[in-house]
Amino acid sequence: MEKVDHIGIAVTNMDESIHYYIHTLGLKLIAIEEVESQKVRVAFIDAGNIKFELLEPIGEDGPVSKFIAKRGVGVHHIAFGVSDIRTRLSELKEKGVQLLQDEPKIGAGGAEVAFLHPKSSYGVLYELCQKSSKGTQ
Ligand code: CMX
Repeated sequence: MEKVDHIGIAVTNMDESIHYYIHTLGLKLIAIEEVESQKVRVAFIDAGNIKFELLEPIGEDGPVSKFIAKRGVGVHHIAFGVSDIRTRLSELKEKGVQLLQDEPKIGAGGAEVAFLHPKSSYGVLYELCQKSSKGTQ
């Protein structure tokens, strides 16, 4: 892995959460968008050396909605930034890591993303994330 790109944080009220990060903690809002494929509205917050990705569920059957119902709000995943996501995924698969998808999907900011199952990563949901050259984040 090359670096940690962002930390995903599950929230139930995006507006209140943004207010906390911007006005209370003094960080900067980068962008807000809906990622329909993941059933979330996301807000990226600039935290200097890293970003926070606030994740508010859209509807009740997406992964973040299920996560909040089971575990409550808070840290949801950690995303590694990579420059060749397909190679990284096949290397991890060869090493026995359980991938949640063999082929990356398009996520926030147009990035290609894929997830590793928390059961094979000692309880942490990891994302691999390859930025799009046209992306906003
Ligand atoms: N972090 C750590 N563990 C998690 C987890 C998370 N975020 N989400 C679920 N788990 C745990 C569950 O608690 C459960 O553990 P136990 O068996 O000990 O109870 C285990 O993983 C399996 O959970 P599950 O209920 O059987 O399966 P789910 O239907 O909840 O699916 C997962 C879990 C990870 C496969 C699913 O959430 C997924 O596919 N995630 C990837 C996509 C995603 O999270 N998208 C949202 C982010 C989008 C973005 O970044 O833009």
